[in-house]
Amino acid sequence: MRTFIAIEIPAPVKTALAQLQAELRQTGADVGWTNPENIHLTLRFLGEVEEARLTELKRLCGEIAAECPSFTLRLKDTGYFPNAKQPRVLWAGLAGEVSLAQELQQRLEAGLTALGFAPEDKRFKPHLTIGRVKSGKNLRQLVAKLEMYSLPELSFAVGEIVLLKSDLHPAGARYTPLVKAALRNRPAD
Ligand code: 2AM
Repeated sequence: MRTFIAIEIPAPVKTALAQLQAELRQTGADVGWTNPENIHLTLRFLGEVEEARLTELKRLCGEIAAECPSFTLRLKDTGYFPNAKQPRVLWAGLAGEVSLAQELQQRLEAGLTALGFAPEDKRFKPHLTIGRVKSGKNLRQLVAKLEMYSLPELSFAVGEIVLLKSDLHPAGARYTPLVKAALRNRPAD
């Protein structure tokens, strides 16, 4: 089955991203918009994984999560991959305790490598994908609007990671949690 490890985002953040999408839709650009319900922060895409490996994957998620402190992120800025000239993926960025998200991701990466998963060659760039550009139609307007848009700097607490199953459907991907693993509780500062 197709799987990945992610951080789920709360409803107010999804609402803010849906508002951003609604604004960008007005440009008439040719974009496949992520269903706001499906927007998440991917820590590690695993791709096809044999069912027999799920037990060790779930255990790994639990072990790594228990070692990593919970943290806070907030929405900040918008952007695209790979660049403004050829935008393919449109995203909302994150600020706050990003270094803790990076540390969590690195530990997951190390754990997965130890389990025999092929190492991820792309550097981890924490982002929330809001859409994927399908053609060059009205692209200039889209980029201009995305750059002008001022995203509310909503904060949210990250207390767990989730191993998700992804089923691809013509109407969009369907994600099902396989396991949720709590991060280490951090006493309030
Ligand atoms: P991204 O596009 O937001 O970076 C589930 O498919 C999630 O895994 C997607 O949200 C996607 O995140 C991420 N992902 C990373 N690499 C992928 C790949 N090669 N194929 C599909 N999804 C990938």
